[in-house]
Formats: sequence, structure tokens, C-alpha cells
Amino acid sequence: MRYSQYFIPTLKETPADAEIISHQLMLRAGLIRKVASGIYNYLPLGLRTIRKVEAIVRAEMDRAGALEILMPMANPAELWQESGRWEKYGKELLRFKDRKEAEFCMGPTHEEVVTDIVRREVRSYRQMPLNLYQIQTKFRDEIRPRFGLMRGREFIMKDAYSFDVNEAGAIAAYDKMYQAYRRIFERCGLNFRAVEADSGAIGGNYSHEFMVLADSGEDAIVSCNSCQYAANIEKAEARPPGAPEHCDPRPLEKVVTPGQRSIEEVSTFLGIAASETVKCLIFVADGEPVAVLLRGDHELNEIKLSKVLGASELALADEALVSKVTNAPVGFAGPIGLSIRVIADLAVAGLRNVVVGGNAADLHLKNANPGRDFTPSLYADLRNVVHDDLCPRCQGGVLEMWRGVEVGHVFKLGTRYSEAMKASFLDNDGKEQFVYMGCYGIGIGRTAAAAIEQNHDAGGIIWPMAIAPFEVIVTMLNPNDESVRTTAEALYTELQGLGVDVLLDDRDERAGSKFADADLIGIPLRVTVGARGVKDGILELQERRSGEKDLVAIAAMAAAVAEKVRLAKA
Ligand code: 9G3
Repeated sequence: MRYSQYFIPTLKETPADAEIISHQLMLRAGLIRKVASGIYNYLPLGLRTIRKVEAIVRAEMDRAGALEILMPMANPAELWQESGRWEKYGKELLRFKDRKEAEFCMGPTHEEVVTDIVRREVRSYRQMPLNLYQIQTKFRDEIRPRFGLMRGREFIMKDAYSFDVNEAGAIAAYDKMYQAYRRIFERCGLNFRAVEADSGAIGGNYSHEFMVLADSGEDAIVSCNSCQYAANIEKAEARPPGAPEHCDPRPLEKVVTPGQRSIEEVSTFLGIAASETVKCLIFVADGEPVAVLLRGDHELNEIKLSKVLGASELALADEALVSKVTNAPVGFAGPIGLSIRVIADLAVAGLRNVVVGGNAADLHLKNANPGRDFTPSLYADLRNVVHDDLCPRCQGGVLEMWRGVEVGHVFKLGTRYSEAMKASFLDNDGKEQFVYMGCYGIGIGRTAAAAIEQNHDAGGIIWPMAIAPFEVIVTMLNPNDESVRTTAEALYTELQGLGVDVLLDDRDERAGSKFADADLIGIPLRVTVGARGVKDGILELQERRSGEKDLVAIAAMAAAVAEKVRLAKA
């Protein structure tokens, strides 16, 4: 492609409404443009990267034995009513009516439509295992679309669905997808972790998220520094605390703490560590108030709490309820003398002589001891793990914290959809059974955005070779110089012949601005063609990421570039 004939509308200024670097750079480098909130045009350069990610995904899905299909964006309401999700989802599900007043939604995911295919066409165990996938535009009417392609309303997703005759088959399908996903993100050149994820109501370890590591990532994840354990913080566990060291309990003591409400305020006021306090949070779980105790420096994990309580609705109590339950304004709740249910995190059991709220205005209590002064009805893992917690799976490992962008998710579904929609088959013994399902998603645009979050510098994007829109840019320093033009054109043709994706910068612009554009759009390799080099028979080959320059004979340049491209994708 010749730059002069191409369409790369770059921007000098960083757009004001772009909060994260990938969104800023996608706009500045002319990859995308906003059409409406959370809805984007993919411009030529952006689409090239999208297509490269899709090609890798397709190749690995095909290799894993999945079959490509394409389902409609317009989904009839009837299918969603059968699964029960027409009622379950609110405005995020974008609904519309056709000219006959029949109800539809824009597909936000395709469990219903794919299950309908299978229930109509699959009758015998002999037709499985089956794995169907598509790469398709989805729509979810997010309340607050932001971050460009990271959280758009309209977005491209690869979604796959596996169908098996039993649980063992479903697990084999899951493992195959897990391995395919590892290969996909490795081939994209991304630094990622596959982490255990909260699988909601579905039990077992059959939900993994694929997280691209980036400081700007929305998800907190942990991994063990000594074994393979890795999990989303929503799910991560720490090794439970051992028996506490002996410590003589001291007598309970009142202490006046005027206006000191938060753990931070109370511990500073009393000159103690936050870990020497216990915080008491009042929640309402399915209408019932419950007090939740945590060590002062620990953070509650609401997902763990709702699972432990078996609650479908969980919210912090409002001020009125807190003062009714504790006889005190917010900020002075404590476990001693409460008449509601009290549950505590495992770390609270081993605490001795700690500070707790006094259930009266401006009052705390010192030297509180679990077992003596208060007895929770249940101890459970309720907190988020922290850096340096011990690994729950191995001896001696400690947990490290990372931030990540979720680019893929694999789930075991079981028979949730096949039962609701009556997708059954006749097994080996002629008995009717429901199919076992799994579902597997990759955000295509989000993968491109995450690649930028992880690979950029002050000059712009640094694409991993495998998903770069072009692999090399050949920059003519002076396109009006006959020898420069001839040499650059010959190299361009030769590179194309070797199958290299090459962009020829033939524009009549200053060298500095051409280099700046090449850096901004993130092409991994750059060959500079100037009159001096042409005269000496030697050109400069520069790497975008390291800035390292090699001098290469003109005759050897195309082969040298092709070899670097090959190695970078290997
Ligand atoms: C909806 C709406 C939003 C949704 C869903 C349904 C998320 C929904 C979860 C999934 C699960 C898997 C197949 C590919 C892999 C992920 N947001 N999810 O089901 F109606 Cl409005 O999409 N689906």
C-alpha cells in the first residue's frame, strides 16, 4: 500500500473525551472514529488489525475442530422468552419491533439462537461433539460506554458454543478451547494470564478469563510466584490463617472517639495499625440485616459474601437501618451486643485485643476478643486477597497482584440452556437426554485495544508483529529524488513478493513528520531510503520497539525484513 493513496487521518491533539491510552491512540493514529456513543467506524488501518486478530482466532478455532457459522444480529423475542432471559435483562438488551409489530432484540450474545439450531438439527449422540462459532457484531446497550473499543455498545465478538453428550465430553471441549485460547493470545504477541474466574451459580473450576496484563486494566488478578495458581480477585483465595500465637486477653475497655468513624480515622486517632481493628459492615441480604466483620485493613469481597449467604439481593444498609440496628450513627458499629446475625471473615478468628465499634455515638471498645466478647454465627472467607497472602494451592508460594484487561472468557454451561429450550438427543441406549453445553468468547476489538494498552510509548503504538496493520514501512526521505524513488519502489515490490505487509511512505512531507507518523501508527519495522544510503548501497532498518538500527545492503534488505517478520511471529 502507498501512503499517498491510503487513508490514515492522524490527529495532532489527544481527543479530550478519550480517557485511556488505547482509545487516545486509536483515534490519533486514525484507526477508528466515533459515530455515536459506544459506536465506531473502523477505518482502513484499524480494520487491518481487526482482520489480523480475526484470522488468528479463526485459524485456532478451526484447528481445534470448531465450525464457523454466522447467526443473525436480529434475534426474535420468542427464543429469548424460552430461555427466560427476555424478562431477566433490562435496557441493556436493545429491543425493537418489525413492521408487523413482532418483537426482536439485537443479539448481545447467542446462546438462544445456537441452542435453537442444535435442538432442531441434532437428534442423536452420533452428531456430537459439536462446536459452532461465529465472529459477529454484537450489541449491548451499556449505561456508560467508554474507553473506545474496550467498552463499546456495538462490538465484534468471537463466540463459540460446544455441545456434548455428557459432562466428560463437555470438560474435554472446555479444555480444548482453553488450549486454543492460550495459542490465540500467544500468537497475538500478548503478555497474558489465564485466571480462574467466578463462575456464578455454576460450580467447579470451569470458568477462566484470559487477561492481558496492563496497569490500566479494569480487573485485579493474582498469581502465585511459585506455582500455576492464578485467579481473578473476585474468586481468589488465600491460605487460611493458622492457629494464632498465644496472647493474654486484656479487659474490655471503652474509649471515646469523637467523630472518628472510618478505620483510618480510628486507627490514626488511637495510634494503632488498621490491622488491630475490626470493621463491622451492616448489609441487607434478601431483606434481612446481617453484620459482617473483617480485619480493619481487609477489604470485603461482595461476591464471596453473597455466595456464603446464598443471597440473591445484597446491599449495604442505609443510614436509617444502621442506626436502628446499632443505636448509633454510621461509623460506630461493632459486634458486641448486636441482636442481628453476625458473620466474620476467617482472619477475624485469630485476632486478640482489637478495637471494635461501641454501638454508641463517639464510642469504640479496646481489647475486644472473639469467643469472649462476641461470637459470630459463621466464619468464612469473605475478603479480597492482598499482595503477599499465602498461595492456597502450594507450600511457600505467595500471591502477586496484577491488573488486566479481560479479552477472553471460557465457561462450562451444563444444561442451563438445553433444559430451558428442550435441546435433547437420544443417547447410546435410546434414552432422551439434554445436551451439555459450554460457551467461549473473545472480544476482537478489545484484544486490539488491550494490545495497545500493553504496547505503547510516548511516540505512539508499538504493534506486536502478528497484529500490526503493516509489518514494515518503507520511508522515502525525498520522493522527488529519482534514485530514492526507484530504490524504494523496487524494495516495496520485492517485499510484497515475499508476502510482507508493507506500507510505502511516498508522501512529499518532511522526514521528521513521516517518522513521527510511522511511530504513531506503530509499524514494527521501518526502512529509511535516503539519497546518501542509495549512493552507498546501504539502508537503515529500524525496530519500532527498541529503536535499534541495523545497516543492511540494499540487495539484502528485503530478505532481512522478511526474516525479522518471520521470527517475530514465530
Ligand atoms: C444479555 C445482555 C448482556 C450480557 C448477556 C446477555 C454478558 C450475557 C454473558 C455472556 C456469556 C458468554 C457467549 C460467549 C462467551 C460469553 N452480557 N453475558 O449473557 F442479554 Cl443484554 O455473554 N456468551
